[in-house]
Amino acid sequence: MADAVTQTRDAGTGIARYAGKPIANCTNLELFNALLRMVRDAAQARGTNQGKKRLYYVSAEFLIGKLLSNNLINLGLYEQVRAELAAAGRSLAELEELESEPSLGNGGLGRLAACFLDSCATLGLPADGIGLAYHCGLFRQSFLGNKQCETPDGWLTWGQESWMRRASLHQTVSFGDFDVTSTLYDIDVTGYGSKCARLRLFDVDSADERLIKDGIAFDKRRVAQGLTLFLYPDDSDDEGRILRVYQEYFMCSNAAQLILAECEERGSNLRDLADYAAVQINDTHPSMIIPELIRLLVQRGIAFDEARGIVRDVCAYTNHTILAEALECWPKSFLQRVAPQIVPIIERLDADVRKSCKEPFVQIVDEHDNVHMANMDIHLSHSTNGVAALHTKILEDVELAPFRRLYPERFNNKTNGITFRRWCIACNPELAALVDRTIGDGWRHDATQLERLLEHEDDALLGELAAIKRRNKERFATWIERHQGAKVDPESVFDVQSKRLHEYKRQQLNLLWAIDAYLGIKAGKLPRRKVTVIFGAKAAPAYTIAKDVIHAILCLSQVVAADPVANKWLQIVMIENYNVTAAERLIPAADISEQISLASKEASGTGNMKFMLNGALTLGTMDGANVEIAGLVGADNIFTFGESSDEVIARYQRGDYDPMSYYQDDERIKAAVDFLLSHDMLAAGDGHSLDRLAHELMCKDWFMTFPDFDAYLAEKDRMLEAAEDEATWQSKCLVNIAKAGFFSSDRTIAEYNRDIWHLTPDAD
Ligand code: NBG
Repeated sequence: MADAVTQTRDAGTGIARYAGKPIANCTNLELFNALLRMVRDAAQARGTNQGKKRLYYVSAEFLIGKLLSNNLINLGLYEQVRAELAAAGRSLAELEELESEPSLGNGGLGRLAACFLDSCATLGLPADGIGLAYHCGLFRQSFLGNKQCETPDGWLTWGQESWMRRASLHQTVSFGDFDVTSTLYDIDVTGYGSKCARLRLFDVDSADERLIKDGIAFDKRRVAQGLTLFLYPDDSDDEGRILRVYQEYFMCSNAAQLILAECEERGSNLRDLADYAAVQINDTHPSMIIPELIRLLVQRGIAFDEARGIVRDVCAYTNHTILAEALECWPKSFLQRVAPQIVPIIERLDADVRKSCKEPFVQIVDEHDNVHMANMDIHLSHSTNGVAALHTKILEDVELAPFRRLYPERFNNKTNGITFRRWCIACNPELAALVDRTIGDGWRHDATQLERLLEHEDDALLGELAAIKRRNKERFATWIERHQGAKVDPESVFDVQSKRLHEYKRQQLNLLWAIDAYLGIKAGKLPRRKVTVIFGAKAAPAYTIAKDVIHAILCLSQVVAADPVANKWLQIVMIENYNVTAAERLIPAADISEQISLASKEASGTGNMKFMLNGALTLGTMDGANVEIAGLVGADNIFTFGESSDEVIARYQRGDYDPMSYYQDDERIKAAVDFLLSHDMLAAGDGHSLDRLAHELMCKDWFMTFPDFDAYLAEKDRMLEAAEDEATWQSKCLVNIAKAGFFSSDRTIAEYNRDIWHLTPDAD
């Protein structure tokens, strides 16, 4: 690309050449398309990391975000392109607006997969992500009548300029009663100053978007047409659940066929497959790759027992949750219908386990003929890892303890990480530039160098940090007004909770805090400064209580906004259609990072790391990676509260938690919960939904909101008080930024490679 960007001014640099006319004469769309082609060529010119052994990271989700800026940064073209556009009176930021965000993921699990590919590319590791090209993604969220509505996220306009290149590969996947043909699309994943990795997405040729009728509803029995329309189609009925099994088998069979063909091409005789391939099974969605690989190896003449050993040496499994509901478990009859060819293999694997171990907990197939995917993963892989130290410890000591006794050497921890390219350099360029000026740019490749910031702490540096935060808040204010018409005050404290909507993450705890604060203001207890509580979250379409929480937040937002006194002190905003693009605006603007999951339930969290890196302080429970953040920054630089994971686990074991007694004994809890059914809330919303939520809290509260309520209120108050001492606050922010280096996904990936994959970096 170097020649393209150093061309003479008259002929234009690369951009004008790709556009076929001078920049000034182009529409924004023409410029965007030209840049896209130019970047694609530049990535191709860099080439893909090669090596005998290759990683195949198989995942149902890859939440990659927009790619233009990130690719320009990684290819070292960002500044040149920005300056060149600016010289012609054009703005790169405006072009970025045209790009639609690929809707290929849901939350942390998918974003982690994207960060990992960036780090693999950057570290020179030969690596491919393998997943599916969902036409309409997860869904697009809008708010109507204070409720979440779902519509297809048509991020893909087939035939138009796209990052996806159609590969020449076509494969057949055989289901029980029919076959389908798949097509492969590749997206180059640029590394920072290095060659590329690839994201390889399979689609089914028979997919038909016309099947979608009302919102995101479609006839789920039309498998061949519906297979790749959505990520996580509604699984509240058997048809939806079976469709997910079809999707998973489609992904796994395609991945397995591709892997074997590629490895053979690189010289493998398949018996030595482990020298050619490392397969990372990202949560349980790709688990069927195990029996599928065994099936294909046996088909190619390898004895079953040998094939089983080969697959075990190739595969490794990452667990991302301890919530039982997320550990997939499929009735054998579903598998029989979808992929009868792998059922005898699973039965044989199950029989093997039974021979050596009688314990019911570790069986692959249970007495009701349900197949436990995670159990199969653990038995048939050489590594099982959790994603933060506490999470791995809970897996080892509690949730998966019987497996740990069987295979102590297979368990390991890999604390999650984030790519600093996207989550600082791209989304917070002013902060990145300040860091460069202060300690040089070595941190861009070695994030631990951020610690050196601490040697430079003085009033000037803290003042600059404060000024950058202020400008980021102003930018966010401009963005959210354009995005959804909400006006927020950059002068206020930005108190942010953005993540999937789930009861264990406890958005409802934050909601109850906001109600309490509102009632306090009504009673004359004014905060020191206005607080803007910002939520970003999508609820799974079939998750009723999660949608009730969104409804209550939106109703409260309306009630507070309509109150002429309260609206001077408190504002509640929920970002519509929260996604990576919104996160990139929001996170650099945050003051408070809410990480308030019920201790023991959040495997890691990665938002917590992004906020920390961008100079927000954590208000959190000692859960997931929060524990490691606390260890790194020290007690003075984080705000923690709530019961410990040990206490919570003991409560579950005792089974004696009674939310009603908290409701009755604690006046503030009672007032906050009762307010859900107040006249004002009912006027703003739907009585059924609000009542269901209040009832759920009082009578069930499975994720124990009430026992942590008082401690949360007290710690948040302490934190809001601390926010008024600007210098001390910024000094805490500086410590958080300086200590964030540990959470670079480059570190995480280097550990995966050292302990699990053993790939050789491509040196040239
Ligand atoms: C999520 C966890 C997070 C974790 C990410 C990435 C799922 C199933 N799990 O705590 O909830 O940070 O995975 O590991 O989405």
